[in-house]
Amino acid sequence: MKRILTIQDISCLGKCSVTVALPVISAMGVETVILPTAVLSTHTMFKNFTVKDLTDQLLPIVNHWKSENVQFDAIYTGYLGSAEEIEIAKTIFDMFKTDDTLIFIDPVMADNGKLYPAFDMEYARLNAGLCGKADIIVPNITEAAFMTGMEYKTEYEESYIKEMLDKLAALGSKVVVLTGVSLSEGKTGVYGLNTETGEHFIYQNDRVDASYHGTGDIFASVAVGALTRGLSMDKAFALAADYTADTIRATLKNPAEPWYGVDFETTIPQLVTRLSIDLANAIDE
Ligand code: PXL
Repeated sequence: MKRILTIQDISCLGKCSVTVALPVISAMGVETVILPTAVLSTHTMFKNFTVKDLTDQLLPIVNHWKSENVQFDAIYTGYLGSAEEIEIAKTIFDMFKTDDTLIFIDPVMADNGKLYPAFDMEYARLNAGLCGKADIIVPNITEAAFMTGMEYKTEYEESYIKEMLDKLAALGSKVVVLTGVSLSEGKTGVYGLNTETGEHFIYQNDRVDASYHGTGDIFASVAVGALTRGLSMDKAFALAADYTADTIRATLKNPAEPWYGVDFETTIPQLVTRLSIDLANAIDE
């Protein structure tokens, strides 16, 4: 069985980061090893959340794994709590990366034009440095704007997205995938650039007018899970985009449910079925 290490926080309540990555990637048939960067009572969109920082635990934990000769097919980082944890993530890549290890970075720090409460411009600069170590990065447009110094826009032409992709590519990652890209009315999706081939790829979905926390984590978890199972870049990102959109739609059917995250639990069976079909088709192709 393939094995992914995910490095991000545990928000005990709030359906994001580890509480999304673990169930979603496991359901995709991939072992999910977790390295929690902090334990929070909730994600940071709640008021008065508690935080227990775990920075001092990270190296002792990975040193133990190293002594056991543990290997990972992919390392996936999400919300990292501090500048120091960004540096430790780089050390962990150096410790565990082999020619076959996919380094997948979601530089979680901002959305809708704003940095999350815990972060500042220096953190964005360091996150840009971390992205240079990746095979694949999946920032949203806000995160990309903070990392490239470009203006954040809500209305734009394709040329704005292509310039952003070029600037992200200059950070050093092999594949850059911008999320939340809307190029026509009522649509949203991803726009990627493979820097090794120079090829762009684009996948658009019907836009659902609702915003929930943790949807970026769902998208990233599905993408890294699908890539680790062997799907092509195009298929993996299409699956991730479709599953995220379907899950938001499913959540909207129950308006009385909690507002803080999406009901991905109800759509996991769909994800598993679609993954099996995509994998079977990939063998036939
Ligand atoms: O979903 C991203 C995320 C992860 N972890 C924490 C967060 C957020 C977004 O707000 O606050 C703690």
